Amino acid sequence: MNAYTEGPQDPGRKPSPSPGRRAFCRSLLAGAVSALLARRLRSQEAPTTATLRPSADREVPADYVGLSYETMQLADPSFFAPDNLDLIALFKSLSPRGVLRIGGNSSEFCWWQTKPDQQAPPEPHSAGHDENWMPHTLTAIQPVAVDRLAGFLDATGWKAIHGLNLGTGTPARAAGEAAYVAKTLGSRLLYFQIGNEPEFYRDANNRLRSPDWDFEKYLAQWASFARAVIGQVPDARFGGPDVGSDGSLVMRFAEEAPKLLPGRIVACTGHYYAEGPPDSPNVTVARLLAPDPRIDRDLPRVIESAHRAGITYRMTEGNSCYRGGKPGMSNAFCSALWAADYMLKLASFGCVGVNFHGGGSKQIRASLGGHLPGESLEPGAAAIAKEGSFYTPIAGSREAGFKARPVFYGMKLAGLLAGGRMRTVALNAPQADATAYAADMQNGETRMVVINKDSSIDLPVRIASAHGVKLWRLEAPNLTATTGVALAAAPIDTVSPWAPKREEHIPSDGGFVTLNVTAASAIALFADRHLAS
Ligand code: BDP
Repeated sequence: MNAYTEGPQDPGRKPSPSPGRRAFCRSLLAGAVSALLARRLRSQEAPTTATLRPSADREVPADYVGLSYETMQLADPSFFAPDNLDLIALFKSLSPRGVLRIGGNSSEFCWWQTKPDQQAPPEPHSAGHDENWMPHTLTAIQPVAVDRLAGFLDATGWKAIHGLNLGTGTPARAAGEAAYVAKTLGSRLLYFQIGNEPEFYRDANNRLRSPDWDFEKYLAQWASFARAVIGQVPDARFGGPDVGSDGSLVMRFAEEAPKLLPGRIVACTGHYYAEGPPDSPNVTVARLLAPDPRIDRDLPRVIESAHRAGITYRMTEGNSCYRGGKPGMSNAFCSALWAADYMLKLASFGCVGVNFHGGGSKQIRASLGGHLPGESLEPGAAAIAKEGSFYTPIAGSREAGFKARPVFYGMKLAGLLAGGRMRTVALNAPQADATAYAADMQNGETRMVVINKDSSIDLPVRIASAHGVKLWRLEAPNLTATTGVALAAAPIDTVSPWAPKREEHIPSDGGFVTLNVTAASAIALFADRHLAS
């Protein structure tokens, strides 16, 4: 779900000069001064204790880590292709068993073209309307893209969630596409989604439906598409409703959709953008890193309603800032710390996976009706956008090569707990903005991730352990650094498979290990046998 910090999206907002950035620089200076003071003070204090509680009955699924791309990306069948080796290498490095979700706004404007001379559907209502933030043209997707996608999934070990077009599609076209996708992807397909962020269809900057659009109408249309798909794919499974921000609709969907189509719905899905839009001065690094109380308030209830219906909850699309992300934040190291914390927090609530949205600027700009507001926010922004949308975990192209952006590192860090059984960690660190998560792994290890989002306080942490532990650090020069990010002192690139370069070994002393999580950094700790509670 979007945590829209300022209520609903403001369609007419034009990029504005950003006093927020100047204020941010001032606060960085102030932060640097207080960092010196705080460090001096801090070093005199006793370490924070991280206390592990027993295993919660909560697994972090092995396929917890995911990416989300626009359906439009399939218009280039050489992108998700078995010979796109650099992209495959990065997907594998991110997770050996991830989930690729294909959807987004452009899923509502793509059409399934099976013959070269096939008549395209009529031009969309959004064409030529600059105030409309949905795609302005239709994009043809051809079967060859799905053939290649199957090879890409084989090469990466990933599975897919495939979004069908409810916005401008028809049940018959969706069913034809679904039949081909199901046949070609086979067991690589987790489930279909139908429609993207349907609660926004009636908005003035969207207009996929008339102003009287409501949940009843949505569910009836959704079910008619799903029935058409089932007609062609007898074992079809679905996730939904893929809302943009309205958790109450997820709860209604969980309650009502399985009654219409028993046994067909396997997941409730929703989106989450921590902040936005990028041209708002309220969108800052500090706010990104501060806890979002709406997650704690809403998510447990949403997940509980999914569980009552016997299904799971997955966050299928989201990132640090909607409308393509914010330069200097979404593409900077702060987003790595935010992502790791966000992903593990959701896992602790029982969410079964998180898909961060990304892809090229071309696709994201088109998904937003030709707008990419972050592009004009600062002098270097256009150059960043050339490499990829501001929030994308993987930037680049086949021609220019691919690279992992900072947020990728945070996702990889969180993914270290995938496949484990979560433990609760009580972190007694009132002065620092820090969080800790742990899981008992099947190989007998306990792994712990500690994230110190505070740029002014180093955090010494003490953990009960009769044996020594191994440590990796996730570090960068500072929170707004866009380069120089490393995990275990090693960068993630396509030159060679990632492997840790510096592993620290911390001995146990009197039944405890003590480690220092430096300001604005995170650590992963590996204890080779399960730590006691
Ligand atoms: C979501 C859309 C996606 C956009 C994204 C954004 O599903 O297509 O690219 O917002 O605003 O709402 O960045």
